[in-house]
Amino acid sequence: KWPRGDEKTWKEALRGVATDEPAITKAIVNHVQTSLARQPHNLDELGAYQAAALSVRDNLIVNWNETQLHMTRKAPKRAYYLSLEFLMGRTLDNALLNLGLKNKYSDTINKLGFNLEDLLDQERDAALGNGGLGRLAACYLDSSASQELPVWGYGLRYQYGIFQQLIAPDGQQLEAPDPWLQNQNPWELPRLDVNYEIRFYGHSERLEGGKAVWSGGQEVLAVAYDVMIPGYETRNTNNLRLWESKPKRGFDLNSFNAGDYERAVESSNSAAAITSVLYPNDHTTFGKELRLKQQYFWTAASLADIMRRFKNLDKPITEFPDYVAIQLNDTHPTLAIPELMRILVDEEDVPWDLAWNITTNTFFFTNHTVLPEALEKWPVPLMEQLLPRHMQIVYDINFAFLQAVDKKFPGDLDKLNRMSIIEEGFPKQVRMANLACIGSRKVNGVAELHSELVRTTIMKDFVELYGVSKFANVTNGITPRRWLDQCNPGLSQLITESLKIPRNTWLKDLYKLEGLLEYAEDPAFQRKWAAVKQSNKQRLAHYVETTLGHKVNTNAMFDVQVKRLHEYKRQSLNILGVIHRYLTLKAMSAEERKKVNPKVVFFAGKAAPGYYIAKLIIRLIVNVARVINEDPDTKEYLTMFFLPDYSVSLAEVLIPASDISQHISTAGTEASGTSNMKFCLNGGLLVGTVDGANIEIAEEVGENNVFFFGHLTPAVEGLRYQHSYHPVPVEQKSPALATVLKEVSAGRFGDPGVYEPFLNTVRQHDYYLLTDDFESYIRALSMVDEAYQDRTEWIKKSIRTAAKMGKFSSDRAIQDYAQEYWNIESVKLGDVNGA
Ligand code: 475
Repeated sequence: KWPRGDEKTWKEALRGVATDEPAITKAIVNHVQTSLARQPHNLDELGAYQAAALSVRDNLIVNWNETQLHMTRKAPKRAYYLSLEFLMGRTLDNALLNLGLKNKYSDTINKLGFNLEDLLDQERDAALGNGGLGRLAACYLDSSASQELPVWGYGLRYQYGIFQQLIAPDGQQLEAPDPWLQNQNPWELPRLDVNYEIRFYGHSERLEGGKAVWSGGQEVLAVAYDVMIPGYETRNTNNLRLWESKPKRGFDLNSFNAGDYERAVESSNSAAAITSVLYPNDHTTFGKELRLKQQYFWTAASLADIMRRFKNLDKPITEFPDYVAIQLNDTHPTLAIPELMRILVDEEDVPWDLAWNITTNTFFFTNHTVLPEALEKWPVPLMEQLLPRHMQIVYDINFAFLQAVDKKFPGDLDKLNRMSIIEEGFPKQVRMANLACIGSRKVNGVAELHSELVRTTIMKDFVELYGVSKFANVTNGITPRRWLDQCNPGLSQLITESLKIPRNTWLKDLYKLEGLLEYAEDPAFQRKWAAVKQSNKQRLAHYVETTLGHKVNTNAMFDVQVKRLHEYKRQSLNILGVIHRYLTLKAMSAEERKKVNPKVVFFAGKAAPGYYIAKLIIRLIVNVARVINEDPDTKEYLTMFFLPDYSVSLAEVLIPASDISQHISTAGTEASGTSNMKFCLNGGLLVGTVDGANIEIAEEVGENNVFFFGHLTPAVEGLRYQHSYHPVPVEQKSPALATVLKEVSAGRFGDPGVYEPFLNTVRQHDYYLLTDDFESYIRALSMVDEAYQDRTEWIKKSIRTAAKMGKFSSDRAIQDYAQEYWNIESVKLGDVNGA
């Protein structure tokens, strides 16, 4: 029965999705006139982008709304992906491709006097993440929606995303804020009616039966902003709910009336501060109170929301895990575990043991790094003050847990110490990884090697306690929609033509790319394949020319390393290798040089603002580039660029243009890597260490199609021991590297002395094994040069590599989570309204 008013009146007026050109035109012009209050004569590209985006947004809202209604009616089990970071990038292009409207929009926009590609460039990236972990979350949302899975993301709506990187004249990184919300954001829907009060501080009073009352302190309001996540070629449109913090009331009226205006405004500012900025550290923890506030604010709001949705189902609380699965993206949302316990025990009157049973059947925990400096710990005094009730709950969980450990391993005090959630010391600390593991059904790493390292190092004791089946692997994946179809339309088109299947078929089942293997030997196909790469190289060259004012030789090999700056990722090895190549070229005669394979090396990546050595490495890269790019002897054969302000959008230009990319972490340190998959999917080859997902990529494409070098994971510990107790001078281990270090030290690339702190990390402890891997690295690069000389063979490798990337679709990864972890199924929205 029609719910309200006259059915015919409603039905005639309800808009569907604008899919034909006249409707699209009308929608855009309508937004120009009304939403933007502009006229054709004063409409600039930004305005045209906004009007187009608002019209696409209207379509998404219709689909989004119906999806939510449909899901509420069907009431399937849902999964929630809790992540402090969602590195989304731009939305318009992706939304048009997913809706299948790109061509129509392009034509329409032409008629309105603009160019779609130019309008796409007006959009600012949504950069609410640091790197791999945040971009993975974004790919997973795309795959969940595309596969019609009932998955929501929960995160924070930071006012400022990852900082903008500037490079000063002396080569140093400078940081500027990223006010990404400055122009209105068409991709979110403020839901001012969806809000929760979140408590901090105060005190907790225990009652009998394990319950407690937490009261007093400060209350902050969490307000929902919903971001629509369209699936590819489906009307299913999922939700990413981001929380914004606000003062509960405008300001504290008591202080205001007492004339204490400062205090009144201060407390309102401190509420707003919670979601003001993304922490720009990747792989380190800081122990700052504001960060802990962010974590609790976000997990408490998300759980309140999840609980409210569950309660609408009217099911017994014991069935919570039959309707809810929660994936913890690293330890950042671990407070969700004691928070769910608090809700169940204190608010829902569930007995402790039953509550614990519900909790441990709800959560799943993904670890993204085994680097010790990234393992989160929070000082007990800070937790006690900010979250007194949660600290009690953590102690109670720990008490029962340690009893169980003691029962299984009687008298093993060392083990109890290692496994305890509380680390003894001054101050005591809460170990979030232990809590996350204890409170979850399953723990997973993000590539085979990494998951094995999780089992044998940081989680070893827990494997002995729980058994190995709790510790599994889901190898990461990337969405082929953004990372091939969107960023490389030329290649996408060539693939579709050649496979002779519709584009949407292989984009939804990436294993279909294997069909390309039969063309690897076909010269006509090879030529087309090479032509696409060439035009992508020209696109990148154009970008470099317009941003850095430098011409780029597109006939040279393009060698790319783009990722966060970190010592373990060893951009240092790359830059020292470039210097070695430069010195070698300088030592050659002009005749000899002519035989050399010309190469352009690209770097991009941000360093955490407080990471001194990483920033020094950027400075070195920039200054080496300055010297070698101006050297008339060598610049024909070797040039180098550091592209400032790396972002998702810049990656979309860089990745399709690469001939070879570098993934050269010290073995055992890069959990997976995901850009390695993107480069290979776009027909770039890979030079790398035997680490992370590189290993599985090589398994797929064959070891003869990747360039591996360096020591293996089992050797690392011994080498580090040797560095500490039986150091061998660099001159002996690698004379070539010793020469490079000497040249840098002597000031060949800027003031002598500047780089000493970095050089000393190599000369002294060399924790990341540069001195051990340098020689084999240089050999690997020579093999790359040699392989590139035979261009036909190279193209074959490139085709075979892309053809074998099926495994690395995030669709596969999400299916794995859906089936092996969350136990959820697709719920497809019908073609007609709400069907
Ligand atoms: C791995 N970030 C990649 C990627 O699984 C992997 C840590 C602490 C605080 C803030 N951010 C972090 C990470 O740990 C991170 O990005 N890890 C990365 O996760 C996805 O592919 O190898 O380094």
